[in-house]
Amino acid sequence: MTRHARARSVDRRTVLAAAGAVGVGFTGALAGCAEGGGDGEDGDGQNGDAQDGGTDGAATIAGSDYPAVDEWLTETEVGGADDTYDGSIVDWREESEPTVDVGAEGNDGYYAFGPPAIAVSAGTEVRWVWTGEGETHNVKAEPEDQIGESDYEFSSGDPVAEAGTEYTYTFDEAGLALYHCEPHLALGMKGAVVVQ
Ligand SMILES: [Cu+2]
Repeated sequence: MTRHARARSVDRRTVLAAAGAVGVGFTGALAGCAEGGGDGEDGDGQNGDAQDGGTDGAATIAGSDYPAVDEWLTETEVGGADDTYDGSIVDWREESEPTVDVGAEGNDGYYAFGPPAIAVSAGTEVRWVWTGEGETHNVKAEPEDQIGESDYEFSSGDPVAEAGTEYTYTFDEAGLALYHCEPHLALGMKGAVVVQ
């Protein structure tokens, strides 16, 4: 009887702790909604803090809203799973100069895109900048050889290693781009761009 009561008490604490965690996540989601409010059509607001300090505090969109993104970054049918992908897409729909690191830390080295999944508004130029870590990389969207549907095809060319190397691509239409780094596809160096 006593043991039973104690077990119940522990269960209750566990449940409360879990509820607290959910509450925090929910608050974050609400903040994300607030930030994404106002339609995002006017495009005047710049999410400056997201650009300076990485993605901490940036609003996110649930990857589950875009199953093709989830699948590409987590499945291993083509290439490895990206261990830096946490199931969220960084919401840069109001960011005028979204920048992705090429050779970010992850996948047992510097074999990741940082952040791996972003959302931008149609008409936005996305910039990939090489960190110089993790040997040679490239940025390649090759729909025929990927999992799921991708609306964009592009390539930065042959893999290079030099820090500061840049590649840009302008996403004119709403859709989805799934991409990877050729030398490190097997390690999970994959990325996705949701264009809205
Ligand atoms: Cu690479």
